[in-house]
Amino acid sequence: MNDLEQLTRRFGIPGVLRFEQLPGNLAVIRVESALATASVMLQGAQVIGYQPRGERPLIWLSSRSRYVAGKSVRGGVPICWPWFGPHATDPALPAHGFARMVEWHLRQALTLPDDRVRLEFDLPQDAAMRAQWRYPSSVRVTITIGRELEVSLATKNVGSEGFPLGQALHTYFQVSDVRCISIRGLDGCAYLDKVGISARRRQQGPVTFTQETDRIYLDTGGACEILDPSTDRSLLITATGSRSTVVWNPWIEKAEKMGDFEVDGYLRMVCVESANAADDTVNLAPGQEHVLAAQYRLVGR
Ligand code: TA6
Repeated sequence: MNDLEQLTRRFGIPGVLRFEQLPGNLAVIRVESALATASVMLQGAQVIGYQPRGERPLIWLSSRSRYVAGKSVRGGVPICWPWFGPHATDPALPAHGFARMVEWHLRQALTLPDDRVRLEFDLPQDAAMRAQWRYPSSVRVTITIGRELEVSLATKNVGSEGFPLGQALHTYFQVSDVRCISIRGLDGCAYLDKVGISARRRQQGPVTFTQETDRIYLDTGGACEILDPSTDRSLLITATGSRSTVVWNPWIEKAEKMGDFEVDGYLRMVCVESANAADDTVNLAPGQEHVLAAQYRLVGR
């Protein structure tokens, strides 16, 4: 249970940061600064809204998202941890791990000297976590809200044995029409095509969308650009600690089957996910820390 009054007393910033209750008794942080507005749920430490002042929203959120404790919300920046995709051996465990389904502990909320707002969350090391993940891990998410949005996911192995770490910042970007956009920065990269029979292919030129698209690009350089011809801005994605980039759009049938996409919602979103997935899964030795981080910003053409 979250106590909004207690949270407000501890972390509220008058005129900048407040707490609200969403359906499903889920708490959300609303940030309104001179630089941007944003919304971040305590569940999953999940950004569900981000808009720089004077610009269009960068992040897409389905208007048919379900707000149910323990269920991931469709849109924003879901944090996939400590595995990406289906669990390697146990189909009963949730796809993309459990981190996005549990309430994280807000540790700090502050305004930086340059007016950016920084939030820090820790993943609770409780029985629920240990039931699904036997490796003692210290996990922190830092979200910095300014003219850019920065999300940083730090995992430290505090146990005595190494473990494989799969993760992604599964970001849903808002676009005018996915059929008209292109993504630059992946040209020449090999990718695992997850649509139909899995196949390994190589990207030629910009990524464009004419059907369901679900690809794990490998050995990627960390910088991608979404070009949306209906706007005079490009969306720049800069990642560190990630050598794989997932590009996903469910297209018509899959979006309908998922049930939490609004009608034609698939047209207004594209996921470009900075990840450690497939060949890029990280082997974290005892005492080692890995940081996966991404920065999102609009730039003039
Ligand atoms: O990142 C792409 C993907 O793995 C797709 O295969 C699709 O499953 C998507 O994630 C959404 O997954 P979710 O569990 O959030 O419905």
